[in-house]
Amino acid sequence: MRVSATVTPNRRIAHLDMDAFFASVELLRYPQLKGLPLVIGGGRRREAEMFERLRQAYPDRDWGPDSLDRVPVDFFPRLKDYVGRGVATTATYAARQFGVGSAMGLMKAARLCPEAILLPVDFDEVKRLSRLFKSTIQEIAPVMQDRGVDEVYIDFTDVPGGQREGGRVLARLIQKSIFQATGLTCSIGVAPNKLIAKMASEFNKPNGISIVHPEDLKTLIWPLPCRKINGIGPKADAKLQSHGIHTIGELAAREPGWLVAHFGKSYGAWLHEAAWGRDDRPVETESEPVSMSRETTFERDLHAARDRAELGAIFTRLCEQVSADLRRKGYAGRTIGIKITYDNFEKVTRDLTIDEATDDAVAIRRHAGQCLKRVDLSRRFRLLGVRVGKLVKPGTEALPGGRYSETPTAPPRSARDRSPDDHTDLLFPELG
Ligand code: DCP
Ligand code: MG
Repeated sequence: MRVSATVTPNRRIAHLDMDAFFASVELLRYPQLKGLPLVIGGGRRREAEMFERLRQAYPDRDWGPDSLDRVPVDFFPRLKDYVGRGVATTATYAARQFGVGSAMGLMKAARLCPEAILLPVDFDEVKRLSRLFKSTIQEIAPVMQDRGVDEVYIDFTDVPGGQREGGRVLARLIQKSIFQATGLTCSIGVAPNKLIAKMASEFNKPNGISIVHPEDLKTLIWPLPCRKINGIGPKADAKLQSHGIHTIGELAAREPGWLVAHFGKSYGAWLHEAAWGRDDRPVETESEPVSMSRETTFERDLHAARDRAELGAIFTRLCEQVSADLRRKGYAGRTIGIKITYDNFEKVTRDLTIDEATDDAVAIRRHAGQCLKRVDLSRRFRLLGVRVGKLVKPGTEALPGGRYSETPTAPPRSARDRSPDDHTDLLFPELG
């Protein structure tokens, strides 16, 4: 018999969170510390110092970045020797057994577990592994939403095999693939939506998988404290507690009208929906940006000559902001453009394309300045914008938009071409 009905698949959303992430990253470098209590926090990385001490203690051995896995365990700094006001960013599960956890003062942590090893975070390595585990997931399940350095949402609904055993089969494959690619473990919750999946990923930490179906709401979700709902913070929780609402089940039992009366129209309504496990937010994949821009509307209309200093400063700041945006996201661009809105709301844009992509504020300002030379600056304007397009991610092959077409660049006008109303020299004296 052949069944040919088109069945709408059940919505299956996963939340994946890396286990003791910053600490696990250090364990890759120092596998001899596996199973020991390890706390991440404190000062800067001092590897050079450690090598120096190692060379003194063991002069017959060759110490360097390749011999990190041979550093004797008793060589690592202990929590009990820590003096300062730093806090723990995270701790291995062995350290958590002593009650040590994120955001705890290190001196307090030292009282709970004095023998724990204390290491600083290596942000470069954390970022590298963060990118690596995420790209591993995307090769298997492309609809992924980045939620920060160590967690993502993944839409399993339409992934082949994503419905099998409620998502467990795919979750297992992802766990295994991440471990193969990085040596790190993670925990995954699969549920009908993001809200429940986020809670479920904590159920079997570390290295666990939890599957939640809609019918599990009463047994698995309602006994949990309200704080487990992502969106109920300490303040809202305290207020709920003051009304005798401690668990999600107790929250679900309240009349929506009562919640709206006490928590406001939108938050009150949301609390009710959340307690009933309802959430239809999509998993939002990040699309590559085509361009990045910054613009500003002035408090009053400005004139290139009469408001020269003010405009020059605004222009510089816009270029610096675009540059900072690009750098933060790891992009550089080949098209530099400007936008102006005149006092009568008429808009003009100009751009030019350069040979080599840049993220440098000074270079952006120089090229944007060339663009400004091609617009009428004798009129007052109300808005100025700077844009960088044709983005590339240096160091990767990801070039949004594919091949580049060459946009002819207007040659800079010579001094003789200038009209009496050309004020670009005043604004941008460095252009000459
Ligand atoms: N982190 C931080 N400051 C905090 C909490 C966390 O810098 N207050 C960092 C360190 C963590 C990473 O973010 O390793 C991820 O945070 P998680 O809350 O996911 O904690 P872990 O991954 O360390 O542990 P778990 O296994 O509970 O997810
Ligand atoms: Mg984590």
